[in-house]
Amino acid sequence: MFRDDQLTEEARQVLLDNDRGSYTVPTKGLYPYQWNWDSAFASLGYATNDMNRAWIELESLFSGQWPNGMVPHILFHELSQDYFPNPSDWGAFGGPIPSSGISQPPVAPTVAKILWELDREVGHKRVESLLPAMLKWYQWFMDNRFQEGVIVATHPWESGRDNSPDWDKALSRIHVDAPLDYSRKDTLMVNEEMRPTKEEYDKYYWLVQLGRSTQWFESELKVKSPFRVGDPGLTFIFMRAIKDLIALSLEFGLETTQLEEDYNRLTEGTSYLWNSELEAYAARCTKTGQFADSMSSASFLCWYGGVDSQLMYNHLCRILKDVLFGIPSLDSRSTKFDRSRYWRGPTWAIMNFMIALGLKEYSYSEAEKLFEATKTMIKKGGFAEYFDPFTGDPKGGKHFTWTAAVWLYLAGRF
Ligand code: 9WN
Repeated sequence: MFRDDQLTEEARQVLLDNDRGSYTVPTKGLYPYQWNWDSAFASLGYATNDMNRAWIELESLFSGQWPNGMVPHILFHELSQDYFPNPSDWGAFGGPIPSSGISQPPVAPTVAKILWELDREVGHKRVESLLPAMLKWYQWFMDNRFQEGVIVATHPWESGRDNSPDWDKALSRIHVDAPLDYSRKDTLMVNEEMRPTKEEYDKYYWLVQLGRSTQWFESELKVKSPFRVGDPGLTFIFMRAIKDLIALSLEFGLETTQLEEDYNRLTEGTSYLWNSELEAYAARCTKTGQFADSMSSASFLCWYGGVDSQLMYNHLCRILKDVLFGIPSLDSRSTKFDRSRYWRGPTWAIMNFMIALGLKEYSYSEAEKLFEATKTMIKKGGFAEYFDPFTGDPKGGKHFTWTAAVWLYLAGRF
């Protein structure tokens, strides 16, 4: 076990080591670029001791926004040979900085609101200049990802939960006939048992190639792609972003009617994700109407998005009894549960954190338990990418930005 003050010092060092000036890489080597939701968490970490740097992180993320409003999931600021796929594989040249052609969960508006609440004096000006870009991103989601009343993922990478069983059914409809010419870099750095399989990677790359063939034209992709999956993660995180954008907009006397209407449409729309067999929110393929057959940690973001549910609460209590360190990426009773493999079982500090934030707003005592379990997990395993839900052993990449950021935020109890 590490001591709290030692860990806080180390966490700051992790951020320093991953800091590239105006943006922060998730971890050196494995992920050498700026990732969208990772940056939002990095910003939260910086906010504990350097508010200016915290805003710079968000500003650099939005500096890569495409003219159509999309904020890419990866910004390739400086080319690296450590990662696959690279800008030429994506062929996505719609923005000012080479990038991927998809987005990622919009955590940034929520972090902007937290930063602003922590220091309104510094925050006022920064929000004023970022708000139009954040609103444009929201509009992009409504125009291009709002289907069946919820937000769809167009690639597992867009959800941020890459190999979650949430995507198994939709991916099973993709058949990669000819061998694809690429070489993975991730398995050179992390044990392959903790990463997605080759079959999954083939499909991830197949989807990238499909997007590239449409030059990332959303209207064409919508028709051509077999992958449009209603995602509880994107949906609840987006709903939360809208709530926070409403609060920020009101501060500047902006009209919020549209935001409110869209929030209400999404609230109603969440019924599309309710799987009555599981009695839980679950991912659902919009092409076939099929539900994922198990529940991932994303389903527990309902409170974070502003939706209370007794049945979800019952699942939460059950799972918290089964495992020690919070909500694992997959229901621990699922037959697909794998305690080591990425988004198919391990626990992620950021998911625990967002779930707990939501629970806290509904005054559930499990919020505190979850915050504490997350801290204990980090005390045991350090700043790992993800953790074994039963032992807290570190898994995946090391020296990880968002885990350090969550630690800083929780240790400081902002
Ligand atoms: C693909 C950076 C990112 C996270 C994702 C996580 C993982 C990338 C990868 O790493 O995804 O985007 O190559 O595995 O799944 O949530 O943003 O930390």
